[in-house]
Amino acid sequence: MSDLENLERSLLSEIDAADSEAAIEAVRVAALGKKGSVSDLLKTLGSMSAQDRQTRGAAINALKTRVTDAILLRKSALKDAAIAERLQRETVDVSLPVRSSPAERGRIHPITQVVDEITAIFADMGFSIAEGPDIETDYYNFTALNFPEGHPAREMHDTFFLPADESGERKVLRTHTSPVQVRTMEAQKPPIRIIIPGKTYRQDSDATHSPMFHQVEGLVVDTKANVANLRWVLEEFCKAFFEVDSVTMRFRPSFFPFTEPSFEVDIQCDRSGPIVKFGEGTDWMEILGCGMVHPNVLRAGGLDPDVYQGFAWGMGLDRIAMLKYGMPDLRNFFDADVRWMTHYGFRPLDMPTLFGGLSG
Ligand code: 2U9
Repeated sequence: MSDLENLERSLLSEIDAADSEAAIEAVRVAALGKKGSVSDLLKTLGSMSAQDRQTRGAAINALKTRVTDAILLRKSALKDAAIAERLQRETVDVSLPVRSSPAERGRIHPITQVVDEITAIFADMGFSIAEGPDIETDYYNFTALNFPEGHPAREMHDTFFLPADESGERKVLRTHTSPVQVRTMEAQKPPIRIIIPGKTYRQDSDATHSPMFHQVEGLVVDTKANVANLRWVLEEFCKAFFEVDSVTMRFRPSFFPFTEPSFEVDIQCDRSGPIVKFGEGTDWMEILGCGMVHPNVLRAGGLDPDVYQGFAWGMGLDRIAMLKYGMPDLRNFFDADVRWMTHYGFRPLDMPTLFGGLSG
């Protein structure tokens, strides 16, 4: 057998044995590459006589063509096999249920949901949202709100005090969102209609109290604001928030340094079943405090109490969220427990609106 026949036989058997696209490529390079066995043979033609070159050259080129064809054929067969194997491996079971998207799986925290619901209700009545700092001066948290120096009410708030700064001033973590109303009165002329949802802080911790909790307060200031307006706003709010057609509310006289007169407000409810029902029943539940803004507080906000009057109210967001959605323990709100969130959380795309429904 000639050397060419030997080479061709051995190359064809290597091509036959190649079992992957990488292996056949390696055979191609070893035979037809620059330094390949067939290319080496072609290089020998240069030193031959013209006659030898004619016969030997034709034989080598014929071998090269057959080897090239065999490689291409094997390559294409291996490629088809690889595709078939992948198709086999990557089959899709179209009968499986579609996996929900991350946006569907995430949940909105009940506090965020309740803030969004309250915002939707008051925005519809023409209120804006106001915000302020969590770390406040003693002045905005107490003095401007008519808490006299050394008054026991300052201690009743179980205030968190920060260490004194260079000037000896001790800032506080705000015990209510009321400083935001004072800042708003200083910054903007009446008419003022704002609600202030936000974090507040007091040294207290049990099933219904957390050292960080949430309040929403409201303030209306103009030249005619009165208790009847206050009652109407709060009744409209309660009907919309508890999603009932009518509510009965009871205003009891109370005391807050920043309002005069002041009231605590109860809402009629039915507590006989496992969940509290509003708008019916024979029980009462306290849900908020309110009153007409004290003249001293209007003055602190830069407003003349002989010209302007206002009403304000405040409620615990966590408390009304627990009431509306039947959550028994406040501490769960701050546990970041995914199982609790899956149970009590809200779907992110179900935005609360008055026309589409507040709680879906
Ligand atoms: C200004 C003037 C008046 C806000 C008010 C209450 C009554 C009230 C409590 C309810 C439950 C706080 O979270 S809670 O403990 N709040 O009862 N808040 S009137 O009155 C203001 C606020 C700011 C300038």
